[in-house]
Amino acid sequence: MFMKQTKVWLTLTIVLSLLALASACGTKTENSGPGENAGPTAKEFAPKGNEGTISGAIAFTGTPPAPKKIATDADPACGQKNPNLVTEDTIVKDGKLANTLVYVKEGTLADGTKIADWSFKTPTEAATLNQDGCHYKPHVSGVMVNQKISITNSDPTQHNIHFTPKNNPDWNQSQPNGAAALTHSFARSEILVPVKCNQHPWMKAYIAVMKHPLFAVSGEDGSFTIKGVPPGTYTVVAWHEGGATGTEKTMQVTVAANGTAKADFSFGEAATASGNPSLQMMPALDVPMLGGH
Ligand SMILES: [Cu+2]
Repeated sequence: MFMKQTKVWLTLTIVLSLLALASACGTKTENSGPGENAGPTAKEFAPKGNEGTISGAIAFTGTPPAPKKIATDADPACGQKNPNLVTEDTIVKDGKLANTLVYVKEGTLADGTKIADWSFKTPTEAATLNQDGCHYKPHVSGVMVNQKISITNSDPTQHNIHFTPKNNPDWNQSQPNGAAALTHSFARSEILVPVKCNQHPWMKAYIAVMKHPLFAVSGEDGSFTIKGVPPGTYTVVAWHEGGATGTEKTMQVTVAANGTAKADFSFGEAATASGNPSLQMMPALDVPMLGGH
């Protein structure tokens, strides 16, 4: 009886030890794989060569608000350099709307993974934000998390660039005329970060901080193109400023392998009723970076 019990315990111990050894080996193999530099949950996306495109045009229905002339009395240098400075919140040409951010909010790739499951390489080139004629160029833009933004002052006057994010630290720097470029980046995704100038209250810009490169901003002809989209089905959002937090439109888009998917959006009078504020709404894949840089 006593011997029998010992035998059972011995067998159990051996089995458990073997199991422990097996799982330890398994862990070792996973850790030494090619993905070990990726984050704890996100593997770096590698293009397969069958990526497609999402493109379209942003329409503006109804009569667009006329641009308003900006009084630059506060700084004569602005009026001298740019006597025709006007508001830029709604730029419409031939019924097409510029400065609309279009981005992939979430979705599932053809292989069943979610876009949020992947991490994407941060571009090594800096994005640019120029203060030229006492307004920002570009007015709306997007960068990736941790991508550098090179901020330049092309004006014969001092600017004070002030990023006012909600999900990142506030950043506020004065930049005298002739000063070297400033560099800034955002460690967390955020759609979108308002930019203002403490010297010139009319100066406004918006920067989207994205976790992936699947975004674009509509040009003066209202068109946009998002390249390098893995085949799959996505929720695509178009955001335009206006009101307290902007207006967003949403569309489901399926991109075939090597295909081009159309995504045309419409803003303006007829579209306003269905618009909803978005600036405070974080997309599902816009969770802060794990491990924090
Ligand atoms: Cu300024």
